[in-house]
Amino acid sequence: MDLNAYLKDRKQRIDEAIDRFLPGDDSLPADLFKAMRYSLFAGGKRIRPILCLAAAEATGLSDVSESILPVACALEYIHTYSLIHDDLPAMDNDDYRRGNPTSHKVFGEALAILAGDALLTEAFALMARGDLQPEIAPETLLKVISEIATAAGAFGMVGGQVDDVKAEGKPGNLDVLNQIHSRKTGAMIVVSLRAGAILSCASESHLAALTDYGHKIGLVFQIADDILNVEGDRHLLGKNTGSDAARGKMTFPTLLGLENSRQKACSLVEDALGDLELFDSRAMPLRLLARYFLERRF
Ligand code: GRG
Repeated sequence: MDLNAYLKDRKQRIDEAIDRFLPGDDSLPADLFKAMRYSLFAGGKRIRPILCLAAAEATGLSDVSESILPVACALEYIHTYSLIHDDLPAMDNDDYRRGNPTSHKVFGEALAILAGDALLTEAFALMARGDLQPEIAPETLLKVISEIATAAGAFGMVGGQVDDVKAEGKPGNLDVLNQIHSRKTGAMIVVSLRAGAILSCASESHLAALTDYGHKIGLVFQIADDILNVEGDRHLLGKNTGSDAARGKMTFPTLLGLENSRQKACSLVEDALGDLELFDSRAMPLRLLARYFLERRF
């Protein structure tokens, strides 16, 4: 299976769906919709929606179902909001993301904050649109929406981000770091997989296996991110490297060193592949994605 072709195809379908679901930038207030579109179409890899679709595929859905696209796209809205807010002067104060000026650099801080707020809110409005997902039972949709709210909120991504900000410049340890990342980055990755599986009515054993797989690849994703911040190619990344060290951030390379971080990520990938043993060939994209997370260059 050609993973690059798969990723390209899925990204294209997600881009097309987001374009359909999001009001055009001629909607009012025009600046707000422009800012929302600017960040949504600024070159994201669409990892979370792709995981959602791949989990649905692995647990029974034969192809990209129209009914699953609202939830998949909503995951990208939430991810995009988190990046806009993460780049703000009050947080990471980044001027560039994916090679483009960050939202607050283009639209100003107030509008960037509001574009993030609107994306988060519109994500839930989109997921609640039963008319776009007629084949999905309302209680199934409610379960997915509730899980995504928990993963994105105080017990998940936002809580992890708070602890991450608080940990800056302080000595840390591996337990604290794992705790931060399982919420800051991991929770949205795990829930993306779970959402796809729940929407395709997966069995409990498949759901549990995907959850375990998600925790591991979430950590791999973060370790890879930390390593890229040290030795990545800034042209490929579209932003400067070395920012973690400059801010005194606790990362896997600072605690373990680069080589041990790489080894930890490799062994997590092997374990994650073990979690997929009960799946058939329809889980091939998820198997290849685990390695892709380890080897990604941007
Ligand atoms: C501001 C509430 C709030 C949360 C921010 C996710 C997050 C929390 C901050 C992002 C900081 C960061 C660089 C985390 C490392 C992992 C990560 C989420 C990388 C970016 O995700 P990709 O690679 O992004 O999927 P693309 O550009 O492909 O969309």
